[in-house]
Amino acid sequence: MKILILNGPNLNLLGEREPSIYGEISLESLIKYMNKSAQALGVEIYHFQSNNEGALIDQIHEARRDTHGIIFNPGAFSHYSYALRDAVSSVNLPVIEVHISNISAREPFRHLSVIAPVCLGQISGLGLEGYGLALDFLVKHLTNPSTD
Ligand code: CA2
Repeated sequence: MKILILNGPNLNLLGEREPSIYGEISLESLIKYMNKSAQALGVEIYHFQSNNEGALIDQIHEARRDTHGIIFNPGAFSHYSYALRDAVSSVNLPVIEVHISNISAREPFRHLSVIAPVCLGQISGLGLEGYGLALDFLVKHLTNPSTD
């Protein structure tokens, strides 16, 4: 089983700025941690981060070939990218949207995700742990969807 961890704009800065909102852990450390979790679950993960909408769309399209699910933090694109929403709905893969911060408790423009309605579900506000929880759920969902 192969799962894509996809991170959108500015998430390359994790751990470097705004630690009170996004924590002190770098993106590299997060992916190391996710690799360990994936190994323990017996699944393969790969990671892609981009600040460009088109590159994220291309990666979602590529994933339809050999990937079973996606853990996606679209960053600020969540709030207005119909192109990313269309990409997610076009590939027919289970996608869990993850937000590190609680988008419902922040500025009004962050309250809406236009991508969430085409995802299997959304985790928001649980910090970086949200990625681990999304992986656990996705593996369970892909292995035995009847237990959802
Ligand atoms: O809470 C999240 O995960 C967000 O997707 C993060 C986005 C934000 O635009 C969304 O509304 C919610 C911003 C990512 C910025 O990441 C940074 C990380 C460290 C330092 C500065 C920015």
